[in-house]
Amino acid sequence: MEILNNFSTISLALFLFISSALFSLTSGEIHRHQFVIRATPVKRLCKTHNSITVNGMFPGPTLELRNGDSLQVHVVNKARYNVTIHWHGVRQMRSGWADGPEFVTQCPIRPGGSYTYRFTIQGQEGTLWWHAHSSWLRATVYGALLIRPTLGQSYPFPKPNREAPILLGEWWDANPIDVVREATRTGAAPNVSDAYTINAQPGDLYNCSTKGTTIVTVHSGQTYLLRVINAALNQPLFFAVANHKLTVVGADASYTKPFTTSVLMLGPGQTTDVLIKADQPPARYYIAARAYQSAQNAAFDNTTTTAILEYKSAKKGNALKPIMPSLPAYNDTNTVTAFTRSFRSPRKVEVPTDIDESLFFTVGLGLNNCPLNFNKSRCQGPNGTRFSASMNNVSFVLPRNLSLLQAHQQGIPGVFTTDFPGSPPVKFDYTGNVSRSLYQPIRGTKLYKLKFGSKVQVVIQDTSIVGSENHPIHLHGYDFYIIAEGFGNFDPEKDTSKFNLVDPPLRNTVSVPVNGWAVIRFVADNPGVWLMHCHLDVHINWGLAMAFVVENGVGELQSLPPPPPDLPVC
Ligand SMILES: *[C@@H]1O[C@H](CO)[C@@H](O)[C@H](O)[C@H]1NC(C)=O
Ligand SMILES: *[C@@H]1O[C@H](CO)[C@@H](O)[C@H](O)[C@H]1NC(C)=O
Ligand SMILES: *[C@@H]1O[C@H](CO)[C@@H](O)[C@H](O)[C@H]1NC(C)=O
Ligand SMILES: *[C@@H]1O[C@H](CO)[C@@H](O)[C@H](O)[C@H]1NC(C)=O
Ligand SMILES: *[C@@H]1O[C@H](CO)[C@@H](O)[C@H](O)[C@H]1NC(C)=O
Ligand SMILES: *[C@@H]1O[C@H](CO)[C@@H](O)[C@H](O)[C@H]1NC(C)=O
Ligand SMILES: *[C@@H]1O[C@H](CO)[C@@H](O)[C@H](O)[C@H]1NC(C)=O
Ligand SMILES: *[C@@H]1O[C@H](CO)[C@@H](O)[C@H](O)[C@H]1NC(C)=O
Ligand SMILES: *[C@@H]1O[C@H](CO)[C@@H](O)[C@H](O)[C@H]1NC(C)=O
Ligand SMILES: *[C@@H]1O[C@H](CO)[C@@H](O)[C@H](O)[C@H]1NC(C)=O
Ligand SMILES: [Cu+2]
Repeated sequence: MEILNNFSTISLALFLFISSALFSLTSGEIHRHQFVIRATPVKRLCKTHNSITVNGMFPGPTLELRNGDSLQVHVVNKARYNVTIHWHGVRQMRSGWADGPEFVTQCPIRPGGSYTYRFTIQGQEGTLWWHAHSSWLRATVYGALLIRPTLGQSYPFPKPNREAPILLGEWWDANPIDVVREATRTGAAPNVSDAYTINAQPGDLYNCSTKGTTIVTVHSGQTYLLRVINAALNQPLFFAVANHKLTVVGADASYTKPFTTSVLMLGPGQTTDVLIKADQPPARYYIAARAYQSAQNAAFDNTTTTAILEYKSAKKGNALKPIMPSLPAYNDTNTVTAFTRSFRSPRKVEVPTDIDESLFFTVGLGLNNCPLNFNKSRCQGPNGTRFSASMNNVSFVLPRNLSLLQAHQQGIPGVFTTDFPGSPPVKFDYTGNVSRSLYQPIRGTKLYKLKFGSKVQVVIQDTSIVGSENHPIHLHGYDFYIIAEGFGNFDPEKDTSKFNLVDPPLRNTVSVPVNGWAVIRFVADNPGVWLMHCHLDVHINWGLAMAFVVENGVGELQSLPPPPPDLPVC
């Protein structure tokens, strides 16, 4: 498939309803779509699975709109699983009911049920994406969300000749729901995937995968905007194109000061927009991605996914093998550090100062000891334990009978508490040799309350409990400035002076350095309940999450409206 050539045709065909300008408070257009969630036969790696898809498509429909436009997506669940859809990175200003994480902002859409997500894109341009936010359904339920500048405005860089979304994914030669259920039962780490994918195709380095390989056709001399999205479940990925430089111009739907690199690293959840110029001899070049694996002694999928960048003028029926890019070693943290430190906002920005809430959250794994009378088959983690994970030693537990946002809005007690600790309950050498007695977190549904408009700083500190790792930490409902990062334990005495309060990047997901820390800042200007979690799905399953409850401010414009009438009930 020539994605660049067919791109607009395909996306037109996807649209069940073409956007029409109806009465609305915003000046943008309203785009209406229907998403039918259902099982669809998908053949990969020589075998067919009945995968859960949207409208029978894998990857799902690409949504294209402009900054200021609104979306109304009617989701109909014809699958046998509960499902919800999350619009990753969309700020959802006062529309928290449309955010999507199950049991956080809504009860799941049950088999046979439906729900319409309604929201407006405000002040965001670039690449976001959407995905299921229920169990591991996002393995196959995901797609791109492309936000172009408001009508009459242009990109802050020369207009590319063409654009293409590049969705990196992860494929199991199994039902991913069975994989996570097995891990939940045994307490062990789940099976690693069997392939990575580019636009849902593993590429020709895998068995039975030559035919479907994604081809990106380019014309010599032209410039392309690749909108790279890491939709993999559990793996940060390196990305490169053989012999071609990549100029980064945006990430997580915020523009960046352009910089040139030969390799990207994206944690799951992150997006990176790059310009690529077809300035090489006409030929075929591999676009490739493989693991950045920061955790030591942990199993991971070490395969490589490829697509092909094919020059239109390259000889027809090209039997020539494409040229392979060199990708960094799996554990090349130096390359990751150099890359993430290159990000800047395009100009001076207003970073919050006079911080009201100075928070310090540890993030990392843990181990739960098994009671003596426990069935051993359920304790197959290290040394007969069960894997766990936590923030500030609280392993997050979702409610089962109501969403947190409903409980908050309706004042229903007994669903959550607001005593999430603002700093670690026990101070220790977070990145050192941690005593085994600190490994087991407590479980709880603890939220942290923020007053409307408060200025928040969070130091996110990795721990070496069980093993340190680069965690992609994602905050719902907000973008935040990443004002510093480093290795070892955060030290306010010496690290505060390194804060970039001039032009730090604005993102929704931060890759917290392995055995290190990152500092983020945001203003709590969006009332609701907002999940903050590691975007490695296996870590969410183990409890690496918390949620902020942001109170209403004064008046309607600072308050969350009541829930829509079709909000699913539990
Ligand atoms: C996980 O991997 C093991 C070993 O290869 C296999 O026996 C098991 O069936 C796999 N589990 C699932 C759910 O695919
Ligand atoms: C790919 O196919 C070859 C030859 O049929 C086989 O030996 C190999 O095990 C297969 N690899 C995988 C990953 O299935
Ligand atoms: C991937 O890991 C397997 C063992 O798990 C090893 O045999 C193989 O050589 C590795 N491949 C690469 C490319 O590192
Ligand atoms: C990375 O892996 C290589 C080979 O497995 C090993 O020799 C090297 O010490 C590792 N480097 C780091 C920083 O862990
Ligand atoms: C433990 O669990 C396994 C698998 O679920 C089951 O087959 C076995 O009977 C259980 N053992 C006991 C003592 O309950
Ligand atoms: C498991 O036990 C072995 C031997 O006692 C020990 O060396 C290892 O550190 C333990 N692992 C964990 C994760 O506690
Ligand atoms: C929901 O479940 C919690 C604990 O399981 C219970 O305390 C609470 O009363 C329940 N709430 C409703 C509305 O059923
Ligand atoms: C870590 O500390 C334990 C005691 O708390 C000690 O037995 C062990 O040798 C230490 N390991 C390292 C690598 O320093
Ligand atoms: C977490 O809390 C449990 C229970 O109080 C305690 O045993 C453990 O040491 C704590 N760990 C840390 C890192 O605070
Ligand atoms: C599906 O969601 C309902 C709440 O709406 C919940 O009670 C049920 O346990 C969920 N089913 C599964 C399989 O998680
Ligand atoms: Cu994580």
